[in-house]
Amino acid sequence: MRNLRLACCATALAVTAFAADPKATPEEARKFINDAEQKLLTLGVDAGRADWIKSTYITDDTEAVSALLDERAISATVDYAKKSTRFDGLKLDPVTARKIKLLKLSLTIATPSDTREAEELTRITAAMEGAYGKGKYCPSGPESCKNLDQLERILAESRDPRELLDAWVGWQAIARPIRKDFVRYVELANKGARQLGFLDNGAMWRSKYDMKPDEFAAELDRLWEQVKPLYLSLHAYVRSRLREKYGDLVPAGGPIPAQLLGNMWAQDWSNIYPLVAPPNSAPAYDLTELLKKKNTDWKQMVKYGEGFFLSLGFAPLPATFWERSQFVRPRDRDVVCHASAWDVDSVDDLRLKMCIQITGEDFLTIHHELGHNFYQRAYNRQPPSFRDSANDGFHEAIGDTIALSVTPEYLVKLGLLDKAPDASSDIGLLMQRALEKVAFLPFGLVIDQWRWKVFNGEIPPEKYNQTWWELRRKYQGIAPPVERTEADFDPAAKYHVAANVPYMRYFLADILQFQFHRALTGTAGCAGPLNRCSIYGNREAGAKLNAMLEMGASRPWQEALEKIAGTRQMDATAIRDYFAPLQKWLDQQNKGKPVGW
Ligand code: X8Z
Ligand code: ZN
Repeated sequence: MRNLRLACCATALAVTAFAADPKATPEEARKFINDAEQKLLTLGVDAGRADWIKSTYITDDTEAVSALLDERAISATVDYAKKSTRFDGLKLDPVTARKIKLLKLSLTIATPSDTREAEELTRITAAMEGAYGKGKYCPSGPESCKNLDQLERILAESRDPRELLDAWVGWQAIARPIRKDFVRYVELANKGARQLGFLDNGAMWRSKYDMKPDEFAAELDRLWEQVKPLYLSLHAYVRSRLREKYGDLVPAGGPIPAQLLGNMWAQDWSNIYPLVAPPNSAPAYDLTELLKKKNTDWKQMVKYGEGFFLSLGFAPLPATFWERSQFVRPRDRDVVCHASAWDVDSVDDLRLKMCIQITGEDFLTIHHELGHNFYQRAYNRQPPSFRDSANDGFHEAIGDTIALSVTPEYLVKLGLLDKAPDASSDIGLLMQRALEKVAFLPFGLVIDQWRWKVFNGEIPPEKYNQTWWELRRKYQGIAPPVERTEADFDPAAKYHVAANVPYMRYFLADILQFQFHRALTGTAGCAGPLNRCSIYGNREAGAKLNAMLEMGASRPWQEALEKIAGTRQMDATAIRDYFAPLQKWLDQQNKGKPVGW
């Protein structure tokens, strides 16, 4: 979901390079921003349409048209942001003041003022995303090619170390040709950000959180310290179980080889649940098997997701959603399969873009994406400047919050599961969730820890790959399975790096969704353990959620959080509470075993 229009919230620290105008009036400011938001809305919608066509049909032409319209929309935003500094220091009404602040912080990439450079930058970003979308591994000629879905299935299902290694190395190789463009993208994006008054592009990204960029970085450290013990316990346990399976391929006290964790990026380990399931515990369920057993098709999967939101009191998705979305991978053309949710006209032209496979993982991803769509529609009566989430972590957290309510009892209601397992299965159920949510935490942090240092120059191009793996080792405790060199460019084998999408939002979402879940299940009156609580069918919880979604970005995110969770602070005690019984169990299992790497 690319948002070219006005995005979210922060302290107006930037755009200081331009002078305030002593003759400017508050009334002029109000007119200026209202006019700007309408013009940018139109440009954003046009660019969004071209982006949709490009993403669902990658060709040189669709890429060029999309880059052109992106450039127009971004350059216009940059222009307005610079002009808005005329009103700096003026006493404005709160709505106008917030709109102007958001205008200055709305971009994930700022084009430089030189037209040729602006065009080059948008061309490069379109090309990098296109290269990722087209990426294939062809070990022995065109007939042998495997796309990302197929390679991901191997990582998820194979237990043959040679096959895993081959698929892993094969996919990383698609990123090598992206390196050259990426170096130039960093230069030009920094130039654009600096012309807007930011230190660099990473500083621009960190400014979007209604607090000082340094305070935001400190918040992340605080949250990471809160959850780190949980991650260390999970890592140590998983490592010891993988060692039982793969022997010396897995070091007793060192980092885990990245290809053995069930996922191309080692960001979600739930696919290796069968290898690490608690011994002697009653079997938990396998959602993929349940879906397959009922012959569930992609449409039914999406209907299940929509049905959850309807049960909370939200209106059904519009007919155009079903007509215009891309649900499955087209047979005859290249597309960007990475899942995303769109609101093309910024009102109700909601769409899903996915290449759905009938798996438990995609079942959850559908909920994730629909969370974006229902959020988009909830804030569509706000002025264009406020049609965004409270902060970008909120946008990522909503669908995941709903997915936390996908409990065994809920699956019984859907008719997918015959009987909910009793409490003796809870460690298994928590383990399944932890492999998804706890394993993700350091991954959510590491991508932008790397990119921020790339943007500020601390990591020069000749160290891109080396530092990538140093940070992956430091935070995640994983290692590449074979030697990597600077001929490789492994970061761009991850969608968000190739496609210029900031990533810290997912770390925030991983924390926030548990805060939302704890609060909403409280509203729904659930007293049971958090992993057995679901808000399905609870209108009161739905109304509370909707009240926050409707606010969009009209107020600082702290207020939105307070509305739903009664606190103004992001807080990892909710995720710690949720997994507390598992952590206790893991620590017993880990007795006498090495922890850390
Ligand atoms: O990119 C996504 C969504 C689209 S916003 C599918 N996610 C991150 C990822 O895949 O890396 C969801 C979880 C993390
Ligand atoms: Zn998302």
